[in-house]
Amino acid sequence: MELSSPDRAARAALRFPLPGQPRVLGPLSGGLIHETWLVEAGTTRWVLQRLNRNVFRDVDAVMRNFSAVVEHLGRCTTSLGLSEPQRRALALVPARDGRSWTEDDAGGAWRCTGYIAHTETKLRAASPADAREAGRAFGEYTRLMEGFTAPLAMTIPGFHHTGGRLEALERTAERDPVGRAASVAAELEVVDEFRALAHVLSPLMAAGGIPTRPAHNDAKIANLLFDDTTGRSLAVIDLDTVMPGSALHDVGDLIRTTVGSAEEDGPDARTMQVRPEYFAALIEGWFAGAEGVLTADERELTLTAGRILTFEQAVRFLTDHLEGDHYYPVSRPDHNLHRAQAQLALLIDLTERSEALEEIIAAS
Ligand code: GN1
Ligand code: MG
Repeated sequence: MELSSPDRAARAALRFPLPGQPRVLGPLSGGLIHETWLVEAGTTRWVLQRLNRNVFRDVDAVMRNFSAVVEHLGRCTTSLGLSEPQRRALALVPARDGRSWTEDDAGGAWRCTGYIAHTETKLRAASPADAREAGRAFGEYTRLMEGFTAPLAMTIPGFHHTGGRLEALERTAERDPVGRAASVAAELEVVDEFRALAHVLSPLMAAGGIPTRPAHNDAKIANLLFDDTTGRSLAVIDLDTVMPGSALHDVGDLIRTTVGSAEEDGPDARTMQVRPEYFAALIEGWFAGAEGVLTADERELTLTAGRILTFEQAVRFLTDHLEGDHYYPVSRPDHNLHRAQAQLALLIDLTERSEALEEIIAAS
């Protein structure tokens, strides 16, 4: 999706009943799928997003899910008496026509939420404390969502169907639409070595071996808002993939995004390694946040889930590289390949250290 001009964002902002003339302060970075802008109107700031309609085909369904989840989390915050409830939940600003989102002349789908002041997002954990807090926040999300009963639309069918993701990669490698398959033979071989990981979670869920939950499905540290003075996570954001899923998808994504030594796409990505002290902190936070909710099997499969989600993300990045970079935005040659290589390096290290990491889990 091409970045809109600030002018287009400013025109979109006019479609919402903000107090006074909105000013676009600039893009908010971090997400790969939507486009996000910080807007000021009067003395208050707002977040304006253009949703990626190639990825999310049914915007109404996305927004129904979004509203139901935000309402539920807001109710939990109030009934549990958590501090600063107004800073813990995203507040949707309906468009002037009363709808939850609005369409611009070029077909862009825009929504607006309140900006929670004095918060920051983190692309990766900079300390074990960050990892612990990320685990705690998503664990708490899992716990609070136990009481969520509203129906949820499947906004992206097969999102964490790892087997389907692997098949897609293999089909694309076969078709080789942009002639890159030969140059990634080594990566395809590593993927093949780990292919058993593609057939663990979906069959288990289908057989009822692990509970289906209203999972977040994109539980990366970048999808949390942290208080910029206390370092506590206040709110879970990016709720567009909340769908029936598994807590293991969420803890798996947390492992994938917090314990690695390198950024998802940084220059040193191929040397990506596990940071065991971050892993220990993450697991401690996750089990504490989700206390009383996880089944024995869900606890047992924690590390396996981390390996599966890392594998799945490698497969998705590699598929997009072979497709010619249509899904994830790229800003340099082989960007998606480097992302895939980083995930594979992490997967290999998670696997090599399995014994030590399983001990950490057993001791938590
Ligand atoms: C995307 O939009 P963002 O950056 O929060 C993607 C996730 C991937 C992630 C990789 C809808 O999330 O599934 O894990 O990039 N979201 C979608 O960083 O595909
Ligand atoms: Mg995001």
